Amino acid sequence: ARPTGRYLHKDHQLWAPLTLADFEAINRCERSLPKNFNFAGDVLDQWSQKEKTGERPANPALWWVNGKGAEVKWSFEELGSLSRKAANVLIKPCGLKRGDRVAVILPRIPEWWLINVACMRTGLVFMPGTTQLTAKDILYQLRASKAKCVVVSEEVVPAVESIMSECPDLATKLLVSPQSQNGWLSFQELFQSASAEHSCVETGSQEPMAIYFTSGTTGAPKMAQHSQSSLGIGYALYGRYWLDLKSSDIIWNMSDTGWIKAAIGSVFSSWLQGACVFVHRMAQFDTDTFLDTLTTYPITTLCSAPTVYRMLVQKDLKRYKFKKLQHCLTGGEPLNPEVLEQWKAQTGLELYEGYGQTEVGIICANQKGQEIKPGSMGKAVQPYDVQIIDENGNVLPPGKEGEIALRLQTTRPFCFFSEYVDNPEKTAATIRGNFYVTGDRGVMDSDGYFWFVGRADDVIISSGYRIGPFEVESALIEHPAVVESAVVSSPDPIRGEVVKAFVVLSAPFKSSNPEKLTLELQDHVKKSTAPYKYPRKVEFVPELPKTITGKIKRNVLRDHEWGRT
Ligand code: BCO
Repeated sequence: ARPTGRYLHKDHQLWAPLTLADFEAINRCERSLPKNFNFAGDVLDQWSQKEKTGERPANPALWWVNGKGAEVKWSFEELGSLSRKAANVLIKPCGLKRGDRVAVILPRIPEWWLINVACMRTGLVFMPGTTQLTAKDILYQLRASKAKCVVVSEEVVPAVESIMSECPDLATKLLVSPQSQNGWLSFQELFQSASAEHSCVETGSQEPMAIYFTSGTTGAPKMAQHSQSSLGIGYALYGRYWLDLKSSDIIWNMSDTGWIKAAIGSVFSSWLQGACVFVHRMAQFDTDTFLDTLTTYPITTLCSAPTVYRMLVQKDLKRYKFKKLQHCLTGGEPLNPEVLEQWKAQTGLELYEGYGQTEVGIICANQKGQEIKPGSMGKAVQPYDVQIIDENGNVLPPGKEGEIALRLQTTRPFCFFSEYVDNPEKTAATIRGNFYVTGDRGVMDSDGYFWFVGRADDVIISSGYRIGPFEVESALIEHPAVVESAVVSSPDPIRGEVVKAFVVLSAPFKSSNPEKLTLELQDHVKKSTAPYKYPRKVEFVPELPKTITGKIKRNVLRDHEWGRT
């Protein structure tokens, strides 16, 4: 049997721990991936050993607070034994087997981290979802993924109950709540009696580890699948390159549990470096609570969407004395130079932007030690060769606008997503010649800095969320007032851009009060699909611009919104 926290070294003779140098060499393609890799066994359990030998400062691995007095602090050792118990819950009473897909729709509670690590230990495929998902979204995700198990908190139970009869593959429903519920297995009860003895499975490096649902211009969200090594080695290294973490650091990454940014900032990148992951379970985002948290806890590193910083710089930040904050990062949407400058002027701290995607991770970033050019998203991040290309896949010279693309090596970079599950056409559509195309337009300057211009398609990036117009239009058309609609991005000083719907009304609603009808439609969308997608702006129009074949010209409406001709 393989000793915990070790893997078979290249020379096949000795068991050796995977060192950071190994990670980097793999990333630079100077050595091949190990045949087997498991982040829980090969990284987390190593930190647990280091705690015992005093090679890591006395810093929790996870520090969770809820702002109402509750607090959880786990060392790597505790995280190890608790996640082994959680692994036994998933395997035994839940009856799950390696490779099964598990939909995990939980708010920021400690159990999310336990179940995440338990999935690593057991080789289950972790599929996180935001708690903003509605019954319709959950139905789609469970059916598309053929998930065997859904893990939720009590607020998500009614949505799952309403659709579970339509999910033939769903065998187990696990509830994380102090209260039990008929028809649901209770995580808390099973966890109490579960054994802490569990041997981490030897997952293959390329074995599926996680699936993220990601929106595009057309159709329902795609399932971007990641392997054990793409997240556990590739994405984990951002802890070194971009987040610049040490084991004495405490990082607060604000992202919701449903997004890849939570995997980067609150799991892989932070724990690769042995840093402490700080979590504040805020029921609702609130700038005062946010700032109080930074003044109360010794957080050294902060990572948040630009929208959060835009909201924060509205406050008088000089009034706050942050306890230990020294490194601030941002990503998920473009950061405007004014906010970077205001943040620096008020706090004395730089703001390091990272630009990336669920599918391929961080592509460019402003990293410590590099000059920051305000408005730029920095330089290419290892191991990517980032270029600006034209529609034929030709590399464009500095200063020319084109599509941001990643040059492919002889093999697909191991840190890439493996595929869009069951969607070979969309997987293939990401490749143009020798490049992976991001769908984002940008410019590179002669110093190698990248500047974001906008999406090449109709996807809307609002408050760090990637929103597919089709999903919002599909929700709107369910309302009897809507004959048809076109959904585009519209500029917004706080959220960067927001969702705007142009709506053609049906005859009975043409004389309705526009303000009341706007609220009704917004409320309808919030109930139909995840509320973050709702159109914050609505305009009623007699007709929509269309091509001669009848296709709605979203670009005309978008250009009008952004004042472009
Ligand atoms: O603003 P409103 O109040 O009108 O609407 C809000 C909520 O109130 C509402 N809502 C939420 N749950 C609801 C509900 N309405 C009805 N029923 C419910 N159950 O829906 C709207 C949601 O908007 P929000 O999520 O933007 O809320 P909020 O409070 O304004 O939060 C602001 C941010 C900035 C904290 C939030 O937008 C945020 O967390 N943004 C970051 C997203 C993110 O992490 N993106 C990263 C993705 S990964 C990536 O980019 C790859 C990089 C490698």
